[in-house]
Amino acid sequence: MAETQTNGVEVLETREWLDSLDYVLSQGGPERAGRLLQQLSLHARRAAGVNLPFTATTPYQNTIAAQQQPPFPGSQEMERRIKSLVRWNALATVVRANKIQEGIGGHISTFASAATLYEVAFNHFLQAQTESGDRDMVYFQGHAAPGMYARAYLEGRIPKEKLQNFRRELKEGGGLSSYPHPWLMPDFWQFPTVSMGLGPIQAIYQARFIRYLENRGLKTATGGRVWAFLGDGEMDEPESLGSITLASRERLDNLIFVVNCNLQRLDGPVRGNGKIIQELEAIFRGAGWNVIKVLWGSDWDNLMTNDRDGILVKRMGEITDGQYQKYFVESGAYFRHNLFGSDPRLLKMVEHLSDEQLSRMRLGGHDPIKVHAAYKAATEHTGAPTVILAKTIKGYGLGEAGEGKNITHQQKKLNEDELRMFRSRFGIPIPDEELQDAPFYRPADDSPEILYMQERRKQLGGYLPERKVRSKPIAPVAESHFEEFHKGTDGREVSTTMVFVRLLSKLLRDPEIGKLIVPIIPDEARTFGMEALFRQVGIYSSVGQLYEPVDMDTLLYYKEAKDGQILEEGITEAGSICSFIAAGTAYANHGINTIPFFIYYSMFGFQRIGDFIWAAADMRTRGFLVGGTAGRTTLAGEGLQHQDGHSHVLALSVPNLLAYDPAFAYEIAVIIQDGIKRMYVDQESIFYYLTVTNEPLAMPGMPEGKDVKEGILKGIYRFRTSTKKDAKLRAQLFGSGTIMYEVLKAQQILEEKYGVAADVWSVTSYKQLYRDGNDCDRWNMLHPGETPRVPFVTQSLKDAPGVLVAASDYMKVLPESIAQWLPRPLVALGTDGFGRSESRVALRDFFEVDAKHIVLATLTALAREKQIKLDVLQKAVKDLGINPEKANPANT
Ligand SMILES: Cc1ncc(C[n+]2csc(CCOP(=O)(O)OP(=O)(O)O)c2C)c(N)n1
Ligand SMILES: [Mg+2]
Repeated sequence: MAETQTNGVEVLETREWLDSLDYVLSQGGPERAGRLLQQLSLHARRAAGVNLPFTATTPYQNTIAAQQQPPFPGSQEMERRIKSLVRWNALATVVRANKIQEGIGGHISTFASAATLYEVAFNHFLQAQTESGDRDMVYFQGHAAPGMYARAYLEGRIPKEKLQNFRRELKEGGGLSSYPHPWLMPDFWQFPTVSMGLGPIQAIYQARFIRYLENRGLKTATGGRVWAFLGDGEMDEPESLGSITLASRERLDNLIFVVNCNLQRLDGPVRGNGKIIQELEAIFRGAGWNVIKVLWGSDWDNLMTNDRDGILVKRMGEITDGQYQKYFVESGAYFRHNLFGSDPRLLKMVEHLSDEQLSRMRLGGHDPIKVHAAYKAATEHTGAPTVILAKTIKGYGLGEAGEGKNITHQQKKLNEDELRMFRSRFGIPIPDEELQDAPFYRPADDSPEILYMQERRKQLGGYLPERKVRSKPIAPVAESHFEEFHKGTDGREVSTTMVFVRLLSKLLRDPEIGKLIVPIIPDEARTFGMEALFRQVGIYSSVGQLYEPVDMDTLLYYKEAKDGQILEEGITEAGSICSFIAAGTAYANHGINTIPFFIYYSMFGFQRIGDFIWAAADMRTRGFLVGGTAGRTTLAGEGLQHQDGHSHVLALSVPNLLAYDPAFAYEIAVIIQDGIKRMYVDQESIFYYLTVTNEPLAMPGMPEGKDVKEGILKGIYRFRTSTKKDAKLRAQLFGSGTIMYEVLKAQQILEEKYGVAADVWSVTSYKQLYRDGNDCDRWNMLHPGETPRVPFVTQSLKDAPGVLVAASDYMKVLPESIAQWLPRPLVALGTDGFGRSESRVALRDFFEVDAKHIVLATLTALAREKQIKLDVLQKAVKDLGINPEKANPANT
């Protein structure tokens, strides 16, 4: 009895407070109300120690209340019809492709759930070109691609024949790639996004890079935005969320994430037992983002307004995503009973609605008015990035064929009944008898729908997606920057890293290209001796330097500046490569020829962020990846997780990447000079991987001969010829990187102790030789009877006598990859196995790549050829001090 009374008083009291708040709201607006609530909570805490429980989430309702919504600016009816047309053609694209070619695949349900999110954006927000010439960068969800193709078809940009060849790119006349691939559709797609998680983080760094360009005066700030359309399942990828604080820290209000929360991923619910939208809200709010939830459509407005005591919102917040998914497939009666049935007051709220009406209540992400309101608020928000969490149904409109079902992601075929239902639901004028083939449907050019959509795109500056190379080629870079390195160091010992840094700092001073260079470092500048650049060009910071750096009184202090040039990314190779990609594609996306140099621990490149490098290749990124502290035995001390002996093997896999393992200063100069020319003067879609090391060595001058430069670039040239022309025992030794110096030592030992005359070749790139060899073989196979092409490495060695031995700081498979094009068998030494914490001398002995092992390998090859006797070889093992019983480093 007493309890009810208290309850009664509480209810009354609550009502009074709510009424007061309503009054404040009506008089002072939401801002005043917000301030008042803050004061109340402060007061409660100060006066009586009332601690409000921490909550990172807001109630399970729309962030933007119905009364705050702006009016919808277009014709809703027309846009609904256009959306239906896009929906149909997207569906037909996949269904037809699978009718013609069983098992070709594709996705229907992703776009089906996201159609409204895209259509509102296309009709009202995504700017292909603003008046000031800027544009939005849009990361489309990869497996929503059929929707983008369908729209482009309606816009008249993609012919029916191509649409028909979805996923059949090798068909005559060409087809459409499964997912966004700029490599395959260079006029259409800008960003490959279907390796999930790569899109969101790239969007963040793209938005930041735009600010970088603006702050450095390379681009005028004209308000282009970055939009990323993402899946809710995709947000589980560590890359998706890993860098979101960068976006808020940098106050990137030019960035908008739209997460399509259809509550499902491929196998089933994203958070069956929880709520993905609330979880994401907490994460993004905690990170300082502006979060807009779009949960309920206009059908719910009245219920929400009448929910004075918040019981409905509370109940909605209790339901798990798995249960919501169940409502999508169940009847209105089930919905009423299960959700509203928990409280008679709730049941009363919906008593005026039939079961049919209840089951049709639309979600926010399917309601253009709600989506428009969210986008508008997002574009108007300042000071922080925005994430829109839109609740949708996966496979929306597919009905029995998959709407909201766990199997929907994999659905690519519809039977005639299902097609008929979809057709009728979206009002597509295709007669029953034609339905079987799932034909495309496009109204005439002068139909109201097509005219409307064209007009909208015209207003927004053109079509999207679209990729266009906007930059002009640069003028050739002055020869003088590179000449110094051709001379050698007169015995002074320098590492190739130092050489690279010196060259970089010279290029940074160049009046033409200096400003275009973007040095990118994940917190390793000091490791690479790059700290002088801190002062020379400054570290980029969007706010300048708000503190007095501790090392202010030193020459090379840590200088942050708004127009700083270095992107000092902190410990994030993933973030750094995203900057590299943004800078390396700016020639197309922004019309600016920025030249990125991303320098990092070589071990943390291909094997850690290989998928990004693959995406960079797809995007036709230009620039230089520089793997520092490279070489399994050259990086002393650091041990197993740092010593890289395989990045060059992994680099073999990237088709448009040129990979070099230079030994000498002049090689680096020649390679970088040619790289800049090929990428930025000749505009080739290639990029570079260069390993540099930290072992100080005397750099020789470039040998005479006009074919040296050609050899450096093509992968091999003779560095030193033996003076003993008349020796009987002959060998050709290949060296790369710092192991070249072991090879040179071996040459001397062989000559002095064993009477073997050896020439030394510098192999700058096994990859180049491997590709050339394959290319020739292929051509020869396809052209029997014609004069065969001879691989460069074969030509180079045609008059070189003797046994062949290669040594590098990488796995043996690297030199072995070219063995088939050599005139005689190759003996390869390399660094297969796990690294060790040790000195260089000990490591080279352990991995058997030092001078003595090169000598032994050469003598072994000579013995095999019966040119020296077995006892000479046996004695050599002893004399060289090699323990024949030592463990095999490859598996130790
Ligand atoms: C890195 C990666 N792993 C797995 C996949 C395979 N895959 C494609 S779509 C998908 C489910 C996507 O779910 P969600 O992000 O929620 O997108 P939805 O289709 O629901 O909009 C998966 C696992 C992929 N494309 N990339
Ligand atoms: Mg999903």
